[in-house]
Amino acid sequence: MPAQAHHGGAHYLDVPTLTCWTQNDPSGADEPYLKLNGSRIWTGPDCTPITTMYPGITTTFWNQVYLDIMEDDFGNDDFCGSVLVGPQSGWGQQTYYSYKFVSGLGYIINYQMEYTVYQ
Ligand SMILES: [Ca+2]
Ligand SMILES: [Ca+2]
Repeated sequence: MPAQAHHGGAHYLDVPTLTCWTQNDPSGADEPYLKLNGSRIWTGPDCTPITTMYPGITTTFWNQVYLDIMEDDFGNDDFCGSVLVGPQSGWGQQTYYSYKFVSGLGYIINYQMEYTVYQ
């Protein structure tokens, strides 16, 4: 059986931690959540920097998916950042950073997400 035979199988995704390094909102606590291919898979506690949260998600997916870091706001500006997850983007433990633009500082780290992709 060729090595590529597993290509059509399901893959696993773990999201052990999400760290808030800076506030997304101008005032008050952030309300982070995560989406996988557009569906909410986790809602975090309200948080202020610097806080590490433990989503502890384990899910399966096919081919590749978008994992989005979101921050709940009125209106439709919740999006913080997105990473394409799947074998084409690499196996194993990985780190994704979302950034926010701050006048005078440029882009600074907003959230840090650890995730693992495995067979
Ligand atoms: Ca916000
Ligand atoms: Ca908010």
